[in-house]
Amino acid sequence: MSDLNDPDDDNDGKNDNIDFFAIDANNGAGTNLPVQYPLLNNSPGTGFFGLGFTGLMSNQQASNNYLNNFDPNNLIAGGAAGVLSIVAVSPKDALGNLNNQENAFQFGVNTSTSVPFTVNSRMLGPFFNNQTPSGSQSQGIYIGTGDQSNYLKITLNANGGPGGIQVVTENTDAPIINQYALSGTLSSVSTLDLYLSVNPVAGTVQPAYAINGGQKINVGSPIQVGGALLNNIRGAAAMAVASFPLR
Ligand SMILES: [Ca+2]
Ligand SMILES: [Ca+2]
Ligand SMILES: [Ca+2]
Ligand SMILES: [Ca+2]
Repeated sequence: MSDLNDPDDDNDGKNDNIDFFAIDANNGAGTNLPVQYPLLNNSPGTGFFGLGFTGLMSNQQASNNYLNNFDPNNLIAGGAAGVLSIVAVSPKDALGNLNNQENAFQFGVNTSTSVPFTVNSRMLGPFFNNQTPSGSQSQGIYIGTGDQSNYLKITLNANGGPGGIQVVTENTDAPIINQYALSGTLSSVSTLDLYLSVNPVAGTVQPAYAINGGQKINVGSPIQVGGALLNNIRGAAAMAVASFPLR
């Protein structure tokens, strides 16, 4: 049967429109840390394009099939370089009540232990197509429940033109936004490493970044999280981890 006609593609009893990991029947429970997905062709060989992603950040709506949240013709996935590129990024966002974010590929991980862990991703420049970024343009990573209402993200954002590091914590669609200046000029950044260091016992997340493989720079103090995100961090449900190609 075509996935378009199959309401539950991974046969886990959760229909596609409410399944944050629509092609993972274990919904992250079988994905134990450490996990490394190099985004190279067929590594790990499961998930979308064989790269390990098993769902898209989405909110529960009857009309919201995950297949509507990306266009395979708009992606460069895998290959020898080990990258996932979105060609044309749509002006959509998970911020606040918008909740129409597209292309936010994610996978679930089992965080059922109290062991601290760090989510790390490397992004390759040039950023913003070598143009001066504007508006709400950003790209980065997040952790969360899998929906667009409860997450913590760190992004490289426009910051009014020079680029900056933005951290957003959202609890039931109420965002807390923190903006930080970039250490160095945007044009000098060829690789940007983003980090979210999670302490499940303390219920905190420390965001950080590094430029061109250099020293890790913490932004702000560890963020105390609550609500669904805190339950998520403490292993009440699989945690979503992902790339965040924002508008
Ligand atoms: Ca389907
Ligand atoms: Ca399902
Ligand atoms: Ca599933
Ligand atoms: Ca939201």
